[in-house]
Amino acid sequence: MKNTNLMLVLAMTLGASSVVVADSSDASELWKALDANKDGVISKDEAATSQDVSAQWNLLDLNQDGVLSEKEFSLIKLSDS
Ligand SMILES: [Ca+2]
Repeated sequence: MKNTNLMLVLAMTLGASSVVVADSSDASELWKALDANKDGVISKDEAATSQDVSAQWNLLDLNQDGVLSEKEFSLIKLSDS
């Protein structure tokens, strides 16, 4: 009985973590695609090629410095397309 419960908890944990991995991998692929000059931040020009980033720019640029750090970018909500 105990083992059954443990397996259930494990399965739920693994299931939940794989969703997170998939999400962060999408965002990090987009990050790599957008950071064209590889300077470690996304400028507004670089962001212009992504509808998701452009639409959420004001929400993502927390410190209003005109570029997105990787940490700021990680807050993005990606659309399904
Ligand atoms: Ca850049």
